[in-house]
Amino acid sequence: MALEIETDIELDIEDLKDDIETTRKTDRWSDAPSQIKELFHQLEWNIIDGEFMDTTDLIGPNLEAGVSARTLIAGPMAVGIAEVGRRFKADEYFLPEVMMSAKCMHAALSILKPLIIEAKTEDIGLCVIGTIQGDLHDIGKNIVAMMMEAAGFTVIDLGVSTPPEDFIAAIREHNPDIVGFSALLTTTMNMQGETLKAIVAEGLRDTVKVLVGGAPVSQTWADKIGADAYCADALIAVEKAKACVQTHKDLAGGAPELAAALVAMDSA
Ligand code: B1M
Repeated sequence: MALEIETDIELDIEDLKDDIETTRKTDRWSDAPSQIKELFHQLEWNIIDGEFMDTTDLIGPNLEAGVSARTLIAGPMAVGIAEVGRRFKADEYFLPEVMMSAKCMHAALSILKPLIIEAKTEDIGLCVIGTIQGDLHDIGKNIVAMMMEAAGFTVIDLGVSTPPEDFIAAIREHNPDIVGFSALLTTTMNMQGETLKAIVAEGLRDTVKVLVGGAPVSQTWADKIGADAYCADALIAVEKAKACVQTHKDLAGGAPELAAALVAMDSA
């Protein structure tokens, strides 16, 4: 049984700088053995520093130490890329540095993906996910897709810059329980609404539960476009997707009771 370590950490972007600089003191992996804390620390920093080769080399020792792929993704990898985002926002990093860190994330995720799929023991539903048209950001979407797989969903990943017609075609072909839209740009988030309108126009709205996420997205936005749920991060996305196919499986996509029940999970 692979080691699962508590990763439900507070990723407050404003506090992250201080946290990262005092990372050993803040001891964010409080329930991890010391050898694993050191491995997590190295992995986190290799992503921040964009050390592509070293990042991939660190995955093996972490797995050999018994850490699950899911813990690595939701823990040190998520923290590392969040710090990259903070540095970019603060003009401490520019696009080349961000691209190096993104490359580290992609390489690490591609090593972990087969393990996540292999470890899957149940099939609880089908999820179609994609980054919305015009948007090329896919790190967050990939993390969500992997966490969904790890939770027992079969995931059809439509990739980046996905036009509404590709979502429609995938819904017709795969009959998913969940459709996930990712958007990272204020200029592309509108396409979440347009894609949802296209799903409604095709008469498919009540057959799917639509979950939205991405940095500029919020509950207010989800309400405005009529999505079933806003998901602030991958773990919340998994919890809401599971609720959609388990507790609320009899509610149709677009039902106001469904949206209300999923919002209530945020304050539970
Ligand atoms: Co871009 N970028 N970028 N970028 N980039 C942002 C988004 C930005 C906020 C940076 C900034 O200026 N502060 C800014 C947007 C500003 C705005 O819209 N107002 C920005 C910009 C401007 C741009 C370009 C336009 C820059 C340029 O070319 N001048 C350009 C756009 C290209 C395009 O898309 N057309 C661009 C390009 C890039 C790179 C290629 C360099 C790279 C992307 C690499 C890749 O994804 N393959 C990149 C990156 C890495 C970022 C930042 C630094 C980090 C994004 C990230 O990966 N975060 C980002 C700054 C930031 O967000 N703070 C930024 C980590 C990831 C784990 O978090 O994606 O939020 P996130 O995903 C989370 C949740 O949001 C949620 O769960 C995930 C996991 O917990 N979630 C979902 C996400 N999708 C979900 C879907 C769901 C559920 C939950 O469905 C069920």
